[in-house]
Amino acid sequence: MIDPNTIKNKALLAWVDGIAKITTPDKVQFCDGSQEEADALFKMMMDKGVCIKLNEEKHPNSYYFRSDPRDVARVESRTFICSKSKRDAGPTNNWMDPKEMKAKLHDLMQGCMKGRTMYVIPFSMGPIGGPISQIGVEITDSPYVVVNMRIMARVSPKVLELLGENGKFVPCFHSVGKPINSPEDDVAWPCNPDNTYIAHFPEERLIMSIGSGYGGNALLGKKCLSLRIASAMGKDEGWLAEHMLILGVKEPNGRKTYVTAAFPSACGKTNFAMLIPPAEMREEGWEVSCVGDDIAWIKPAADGKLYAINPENGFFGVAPGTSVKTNPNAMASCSRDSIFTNVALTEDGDVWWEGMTKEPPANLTDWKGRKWSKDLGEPAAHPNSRFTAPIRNCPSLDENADRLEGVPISVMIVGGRRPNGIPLVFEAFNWTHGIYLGAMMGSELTAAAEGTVGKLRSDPMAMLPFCGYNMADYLGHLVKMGKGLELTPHFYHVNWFRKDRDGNFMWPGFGDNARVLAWMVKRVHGEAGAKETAIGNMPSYEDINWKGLDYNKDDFAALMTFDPEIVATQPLKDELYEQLPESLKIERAALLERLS
Ligand code: O2Y
Ligand code: MN
Repeated sequence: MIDPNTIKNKALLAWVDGIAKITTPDKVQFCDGSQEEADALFKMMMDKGVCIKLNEEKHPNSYYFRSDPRDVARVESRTFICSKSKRDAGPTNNWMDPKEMKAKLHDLMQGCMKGRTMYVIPFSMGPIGGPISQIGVEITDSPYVVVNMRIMARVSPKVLELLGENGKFVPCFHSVGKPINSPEDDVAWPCNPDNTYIAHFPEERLIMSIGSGYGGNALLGKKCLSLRIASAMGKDEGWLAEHMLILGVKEPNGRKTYVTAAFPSACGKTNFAMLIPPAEMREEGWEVSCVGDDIAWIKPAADGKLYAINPENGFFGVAPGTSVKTNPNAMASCSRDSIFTNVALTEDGDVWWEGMTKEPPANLTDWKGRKWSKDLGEPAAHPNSRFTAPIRNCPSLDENADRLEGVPISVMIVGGRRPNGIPLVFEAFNWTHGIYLGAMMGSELTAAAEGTVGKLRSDPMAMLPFCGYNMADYLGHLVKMGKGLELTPHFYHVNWFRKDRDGNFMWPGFGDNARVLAWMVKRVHGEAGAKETAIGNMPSYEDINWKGLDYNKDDFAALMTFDPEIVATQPLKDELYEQLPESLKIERAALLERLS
């Protein structure tokens, strides 16, 4: 706990004071992110039946939470960009006038923390004091948020020292929106789904979220600060906040190449970020290391290259489908010091989810707290159930993951879940063509997203739910960012999810994606071939490292075909397409010309 009398930043103290006056909590606690503080919060939550400590032998220092079934995921329909002009929020965001939104929120905030403790969490996204890092302060009435933020961000008194008297921070207000007016209101997972707002004020660099206690709606350092507000900062200051994982590829000769990849939600970003190459490639000396699994902040440096940091300090990973087979590094990451939300509980106090093992263990309790059996016809773990795990636990963590100035980026990948017509991989002709591919990106919706399962959703640069300003201006900013560079990264489009006529995946994916990475890295260094096609440069069968995989030439040829009609489809809303920078419209015209 931090003594507020030691805090020098007057703007921070005034903001906290103002919020406390409106929300009327019983207590205000300044958090220091220490283990002792977390232990005390977990004890308090266990005593109240809010969480369960997991079997210490199976998952040391780890806890289990169940949310309200109405509060299980990010809610895009309740997420707003409140710029002064509607045009600046653009055609893909929900917009509300800032004054109108603040009036609405101020009504909802009156006494909203009654009976609760208001926690003040000083945090850094990125290493504390780094040139790319940013400071935020989250106010919340959810102890669950405090213990999660402690894993996902750098929470420390050092942040306040760095702020000093006049330092700037992003104020992040959060409340579950459920005051305790009578003992019945003191429930395990308070929330207010009918009055949920996740509001961003990009011009003021302010976040205000009320009504939900879950994930991206409540851990405000993640999507709200690190993507929506940071993307607006990046536009003004000449850098990029991207929905991208970052990984390193080490070749047998010891050379390290860093790669970012933008995939929409539910496309296996965490699996790709923590990829383990096939045994035969590892024997040759190939290694893949993880810098981050979700977000990259990218800045040009004095040497004319782009450098990236992962602003986060942990993983908020989807549990179902994660196993020692699909992602052993993720399993190791959440093997201790972790928080599990909405997974199933075993009779010996451990966690389980669909896909962890072939057969479920006996006597499971499901995420709703019911005795579970297959006959219920529902999964035991919610499809969007999560583990919150410290990044330091990841066995493949890159040696430079904490470098203040980030790692140099040589490869940028975009891609989505495309069952038909899009090949495994192709290389953009140049930066602007790469941004065009990112702009036209789409992905098949899965159960984890809002919308119709199986429908193709346009998701430019995987930023559709995360861009804090006009998407067309954002794509223009990306194009511009490539201009002043001495060395632009090579751009690739990938599709791990192509299916054959019988609905079977055509590519094994997971560790075998290292074969595609190896080709990209060799291309960057001018050491691998490619043949030019209308849509980009493609590897021949001979350009891929096939050690340990029996994949025949005809299957590869089928995997690398493209359907000109699908490639030529323009998936963007008309209103967005019209506002696109001219350079991207020229790219489109050039593509259509090549296809004809
Ligand atoms: O459902 C949520 O609140 C979390 S969404 C999420 C979490 C971690 C990484 N990415 C995402 C996403 O939706 O892209
Ligand atoms: Mn994400």
